[in-house]
Amino acid sequence: MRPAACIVGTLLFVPAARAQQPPQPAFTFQELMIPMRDGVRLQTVILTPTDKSGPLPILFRRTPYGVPDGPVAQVPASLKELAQDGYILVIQNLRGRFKSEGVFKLTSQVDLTDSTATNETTDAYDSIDWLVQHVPNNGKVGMFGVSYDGLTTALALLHPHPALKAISEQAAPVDQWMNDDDHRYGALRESYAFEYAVLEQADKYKNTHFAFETYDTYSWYLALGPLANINAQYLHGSIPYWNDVVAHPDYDAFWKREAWVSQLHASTVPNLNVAGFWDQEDPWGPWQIFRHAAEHDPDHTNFMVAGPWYHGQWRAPKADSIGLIALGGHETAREFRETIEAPFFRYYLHGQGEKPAWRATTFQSGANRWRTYAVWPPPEAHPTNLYLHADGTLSFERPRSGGSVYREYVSDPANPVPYRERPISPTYPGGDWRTWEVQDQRFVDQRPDVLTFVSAPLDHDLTITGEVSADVFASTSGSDADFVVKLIDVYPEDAQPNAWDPDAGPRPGAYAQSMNGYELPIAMEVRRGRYLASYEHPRALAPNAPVEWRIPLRDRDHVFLKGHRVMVQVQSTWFPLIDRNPQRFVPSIYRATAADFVKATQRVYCSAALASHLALPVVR
Ligand code: PG9
Repeated sequence: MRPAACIVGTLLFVPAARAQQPPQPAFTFQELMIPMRDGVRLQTVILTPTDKSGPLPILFRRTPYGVPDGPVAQVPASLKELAQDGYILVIQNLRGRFKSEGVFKLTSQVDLTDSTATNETTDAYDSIDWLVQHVPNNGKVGMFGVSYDGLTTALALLHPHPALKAISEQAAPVDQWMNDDDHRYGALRESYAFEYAVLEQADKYKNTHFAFETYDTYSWYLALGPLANINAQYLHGSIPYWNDVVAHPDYDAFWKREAWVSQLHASTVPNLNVAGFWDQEDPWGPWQIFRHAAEHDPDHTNFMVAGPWYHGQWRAPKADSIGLIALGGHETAREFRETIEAPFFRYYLHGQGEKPAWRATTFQSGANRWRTYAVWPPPEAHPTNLYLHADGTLSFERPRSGGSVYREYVSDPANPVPYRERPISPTYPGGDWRTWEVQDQRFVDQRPDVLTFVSAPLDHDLTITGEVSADVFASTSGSDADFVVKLIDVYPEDAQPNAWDPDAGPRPGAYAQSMNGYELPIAMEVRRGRYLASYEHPRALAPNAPVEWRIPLRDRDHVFLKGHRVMVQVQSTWFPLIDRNPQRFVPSIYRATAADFVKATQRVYCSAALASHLALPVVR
C-alpha cells in the first residue's frame, strides 16, 4: 500500500502492514491500465471482496491522490457499513497522476460539444464502459468520493454511462472562483490555492508538501509580501494551475468554463449529495449540485445530507465531536454511513430496501439531533433580520437612529487578523487545518480591527434552518476593501462544570479545553469590494461612501440554545486564508506591489437607513 497521504480519499484505505492480519485478505487485488477513447491508459485497482459471491455491483472512485499499491488486508473502518452489502471496489488514478498516462490539468472543464475532447466526464464514462464488460458484475455501477474524488464523481452526472445507477458526491467543488477551495466570491484563498497547486502539480508521482522555511506560516505569507512573489521567488512559473490563477483574476471565460455545474439542470443519476457544515474546503459545492439537479427531478432521485463535519469527517470512524464540540453522544459519521449511505447504495445497486423518503437530512447542531425534511429549506423557516447596533449589541429590532451612525476600525494589511490562532501549521499534512472553523473566536475579539456585536442571553432556543446571509452597509477610506462576517454561538460562562480539583486547579492546557464562554463560529464568509458591482469587471469603491455588502453565509441547521448569546464579528483581513486586499484599487491584485498596500478606515453603519443585519432563517 502507498504510505498514507494527507487527503481525505486516502482515509479510505489503511496500509496492510499496519493493520492486524486476518486469516485471508478482505479483497483480491488486481491492478490494470484501462484504455480511454484517446488511447491514454489509466492506472486502476480492482478490489473484489473475498467473503461475497455472486455478481456484485461495482463501486468506483476516481482520485488524483494515489491508489492502493498492494493487497488490502482489512475492510477500512470508513467503508465497513458499505462493504457488508458486497461491492467490487474500483479505484483509479486520474489522467496524469501516478502511473496513469496523460497530463493532469487540475481542471473541471467539460466541453460536451467537442466530440474529440477528453475530460473527467469522458474518462468516467470510458472506464465504466470497460469495467462492465471486463469485470464480472451485476450490471450496476455506483460512484462515490470525497472532495476531488467527489468532484470526479459529480462530473459523471454531465454524461452518465447507462450502467451508472447511483452516485454519492461528497464535498465536490463546482466553481473554484466563486467558492470552495480556491476563492470566495473572487477573494483568493491564498494559503489553500497555493499549497494545493504545489501538492498536486509539483510531482506526478506524489503529493508534494511545500517546504516552508518559517515555522508559523502566517509569518511566511506576511514576509512573502505581494502575491507576485510566489512565482518570482518560489515557483518560477512551474505550477500550471497557479499560473492560471494568476492569469485570471476576474470571473472570466476561463473560470466560467471551470464552473461545470452551470451545465447541470436535471437529476441525471440518483445522487446522495453530502456536505459538512464546518467543511474548511468544499462546503458550498454540494448544495449547488443539489439545487441544480432539483431543477428537473421528476423521479425524486436527488438527495442532500449535511452534518456537523469538517472536510470528509463523515468517513472518520465515529465523528462524535468536532474539535472541542461534543455532538450529544452521537457517532455522526458511523450513523450517516449505517443509516443513510449504505441503504442508499443498497437500494439503487442491490435492489434491496427502500428509497429515501426525504429530500434533505441534516444533523442539527446545538440540538444535536438528526432531522429530515421533505423540502429544503423547510417552509416553516422565515427570514428574520438580526440587526447590528452602534453600541455593540445585536437584536431583532431595527435601529431607530437616523443619520450617520457607525462603528469603525483601521484595517492594516501589514498587521492582518489571523484566521486561526498562531502559529499556523501548513495546510497539509496534519496540523489544525481540519478543525479551524470551530476554533473559539475569543482569540481575536479584542483586536482593535475586529468589531464584535453580541446579543443578550437568549430566553428561548433560536433555530435557524436554511440559507443565512449578511447585509452590511459599510464604507472604506480606501478604494478597495474586504469585509468578513462571522455568525457565532456564544456559550454561557457556566456551560460545563470545571473538570479539575478546585484546590489543584487545571493542569497546564486544560483551562482552554472548556466550552465555558466559547465563541463557536456557525457561519463565516468574506466579500471583496472590487467585485460588489460585477464579478467580471472589478471596480474601485468610492472612498468613504457607504455601500451594501451582501454576503451569503450558506445553508445551515443550528439551534442557539436558551442562555447562549448570538455574536457577529466583522473584520477586513483573514490571513493567510484570504490574501490581503491592498485596500487601494489596482487592476489585478496578482500584480500589486508592496507600495499598493495601505491602511484604511472601515465603517460599519448601524442606523435606521443603513441598518446592517444578518438575515436568519428562523424556525418558530
Ligand atoms: N479540497 C480538495 C480539492 C478538491 C477539488 C479541487 C481542488 C482541491 C480535496 O480535498 O480534494
